[in-house]
Amino acid sequence: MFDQLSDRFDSVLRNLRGLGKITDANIHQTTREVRRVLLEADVNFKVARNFVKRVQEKAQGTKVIKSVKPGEQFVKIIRDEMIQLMSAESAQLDFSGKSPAVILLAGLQGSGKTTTAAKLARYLTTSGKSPLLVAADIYRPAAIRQLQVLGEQLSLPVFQQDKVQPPQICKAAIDQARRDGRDVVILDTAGRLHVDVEMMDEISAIATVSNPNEILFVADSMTGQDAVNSAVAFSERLELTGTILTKLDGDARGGAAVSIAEITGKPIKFVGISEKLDGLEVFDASRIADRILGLGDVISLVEKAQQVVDEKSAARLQKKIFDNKFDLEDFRDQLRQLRKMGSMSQLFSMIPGVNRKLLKNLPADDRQLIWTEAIIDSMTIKERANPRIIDGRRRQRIARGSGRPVQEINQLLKQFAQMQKMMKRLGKNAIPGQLDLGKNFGIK
Ligand SMILES: Nc1nc2c(ncn2[C@@H]2O[C@H](COP(=O)(O)OP(=O)(O)OP(=O)(O)O)[C@@H](O)[C@H]2O)c(=O)[nH]1
Ligand SMILES: [Mg+2]
Repeated sequence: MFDQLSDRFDSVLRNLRGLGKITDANIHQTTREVRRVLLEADVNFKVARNFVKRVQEKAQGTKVIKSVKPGEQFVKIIRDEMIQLMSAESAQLDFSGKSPAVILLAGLQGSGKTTTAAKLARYLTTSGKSPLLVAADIYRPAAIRQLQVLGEQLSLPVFQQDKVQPPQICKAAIDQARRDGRDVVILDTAGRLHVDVEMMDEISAIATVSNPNEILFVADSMTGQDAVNSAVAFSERLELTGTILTKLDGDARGGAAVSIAEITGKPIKFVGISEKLDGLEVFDASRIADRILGLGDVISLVEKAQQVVDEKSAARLQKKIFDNKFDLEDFRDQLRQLRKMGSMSQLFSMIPGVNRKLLKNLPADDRQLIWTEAIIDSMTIKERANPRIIDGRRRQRIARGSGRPVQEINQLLKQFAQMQKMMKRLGKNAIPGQLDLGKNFGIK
């Protein structure tokens, strides 16, 4: 996610950090580069233009301030603006007023509405809500079935009615929820390939009868500016309260994420990060900004760990990382947990400063993880604690023991060495929960 943006920013920011002084010339050059990076990542041109203008003004403003690290200050300006750009007003869901609260999902075909409806339902149950899912997409029989299957997985009811129009289904569903004491109703609606009058009329009618607390536009981040344009079209007909950006785990260029809040004036509330039902995160602009700017996201990493391992071992893992005592033994123990958390590259991409080229070669599928475990299993305890002693002969032995080619062992050791180096840097510069530029780059 955001690979392209981060790759490009990486070099812009690297050049910046070396700056001895902020001058008109380097403000000009840097902001021009920043603009190019944004446009290449499919950021809306107006958004890019305004962004650069704001960065320029702020940089001009700090020019006169004597600073030990002007380059870092510039980086901070870019980061602050990036966060500003992606956050609009409050991103909380609004459950005030009537019960049940109603959430209406709208969006184009295949944007992820049905999946997101189920993910949201799951998310809400974790905070004690009891949602009712509503199949208001009656045009494809498979659409109803799809939601029912997801509902079964979550042990949640799915409301459905034959031979009834979507607005009436939604109305009936809300009545049903009230009778059953369900406090949130999530309406999954039909999408179309393009914005068309019929769809807009229908969704408007649904909005009128269901009077939703939230009308969330579900946007496929992979579609870039198309997602932004259709968000605008929807917001002209509906009182959108926010956006959910799906498929951020794909190789989206990031343009949609960076443009959509600014263009619609509505906050991004959630992001979809996998096909699975737990693949939904509350949107956090500063985290995404850090990812885009290549500053990683240690907080997410630690939180992810806490979801699947108990808190004690998460704290232990955290401490090991920050004490720079994380060895191959821990690595293997974590692999099993990691498999529950998502792909390796997804996890490593959250660590600040991870070499992206290396990341691309990381084993990403579960089979590879099992092989990696087998390789570590074939090492002695000593080797796991101190991989540097693993010479050519040992590598041959490990290869035989694990049934994996020597290159794979070489690769693992290389990756692990790189990881340790990063963790070492991390340990020195940051403490979890306080990852900020100040700590990492000495900005006051
Ligand atoms: N990788 C990934 N896939 C996603 C995400 N969200 C949805 N998908 C996938 O995108 C595809 C379309 O999702 P749906 O939920 O069916 O989309 P929809 O908007 O309901 O589509 P229609 O009902 O046809 O309008 C499915 O294969 C989903 O698994 C996500 O965050 N990440
Ligand atoms: Mg659907």
